[in-house]
Amino acid sequence: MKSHRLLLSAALLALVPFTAFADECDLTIEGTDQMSFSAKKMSVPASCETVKVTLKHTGSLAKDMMGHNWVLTKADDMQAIVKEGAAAGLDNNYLPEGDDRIIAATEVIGGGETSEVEFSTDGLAGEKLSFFCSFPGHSGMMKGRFEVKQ
Ligand code: CU1
Repeated sequence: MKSHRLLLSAALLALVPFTAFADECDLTIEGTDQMSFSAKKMSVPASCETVKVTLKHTGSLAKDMMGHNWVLTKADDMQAIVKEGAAAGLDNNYLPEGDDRIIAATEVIGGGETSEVEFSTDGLAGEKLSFFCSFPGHSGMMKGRFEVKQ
């Protein structure tokens, strides 16, 4: 009996990497109370027609103190969106409303919360893209490169 159980455990463990591979269009990133993201680089293959990004805030601070969102723009648009987003305020998730330069964005969330966004990869392959948090003062540390790999 014991060896059977061991075999079953080994089989379950072997499935884990497969699951991750099958979900290559489904990414998760964490934000912390230390004003950091869990990744500096994110990528998906161009075969993903749509991408889902889930942001989890693993800290405990409220969103008006240490709120985080996950925003995707072309790298060249990031600074302008950060600046205009700060002026837009928390009620607007620190983003200029209806701005075409924002490719995707979650809501601003606080500790223990989760937010997700889905977007099309159409036209994004090969572009220089940046992800960042637009909460005022955060994008210096909370940013990274996003790639749609051809
Ligand atoms: Cu943040």
